[in-house]
Amino acid sequence: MFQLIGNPASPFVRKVRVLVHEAGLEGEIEEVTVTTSPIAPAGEVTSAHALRKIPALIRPEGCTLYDSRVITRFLDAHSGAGLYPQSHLWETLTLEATGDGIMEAAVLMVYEGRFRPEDKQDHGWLDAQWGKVENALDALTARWMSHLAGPLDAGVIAIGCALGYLDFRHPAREWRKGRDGLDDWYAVFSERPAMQATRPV
Ligand SMILES: N[C@@H](CCC(=O)N[C@@H](CS)C(=O)NCC(=O)O)C(=O)O
Repeated sequence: MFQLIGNPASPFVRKVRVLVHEAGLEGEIEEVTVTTSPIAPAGEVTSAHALRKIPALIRPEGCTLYDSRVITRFLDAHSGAGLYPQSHLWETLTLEATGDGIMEAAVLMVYEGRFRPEDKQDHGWLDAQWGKVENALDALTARWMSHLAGPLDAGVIAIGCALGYLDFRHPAREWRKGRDGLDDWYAVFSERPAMQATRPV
């Protein structure tokens, strides 16, 4: 049995959980839900992850794994699900990095709002982070729609979780505006049972 240290609100954790569902590994993962933050890291996180982040995957044998990209790749290899197809490996990894980058910028924006007093928040910096998100969304629209419409892989999962996180934490930024194709794609993708089972709360 593997132990997944995480929290359902984290988009990186969700990416792992979606892959777990898609790969049929639910029976092999015990989810350990923690409340953690950069300011107050949970004890389980400090001992499992050198950088005190989630997710981390504790294995019965071998070292504890992080970060999410290492965990998804390991679980894919473990299950043989083929979500890092050799024929499209570099595209899949680049798309996953794009999804992770969107999540990273969006999480940093949440932290700025949560951990800094209102009068110390840097709105120029917040807008710059959102600028990264928008640039990535435009790159997806311009270059990645046919990949997104193709067979499921870890990159596609990462984009689905990144868009889900934008809805969850930044609805007022209206990422869908002017991006009908991506909106239509996500409307279908978010209906997958793996996405429905991992909706952030
Ligand atoms: N690159 C990491 C990012 C993980 C990450 O930033 N997780 C957030 C939660 S969404 C976290 O644990 N933050 C605590 C911190 O930054 O100290 C991954 O893909 O696993």
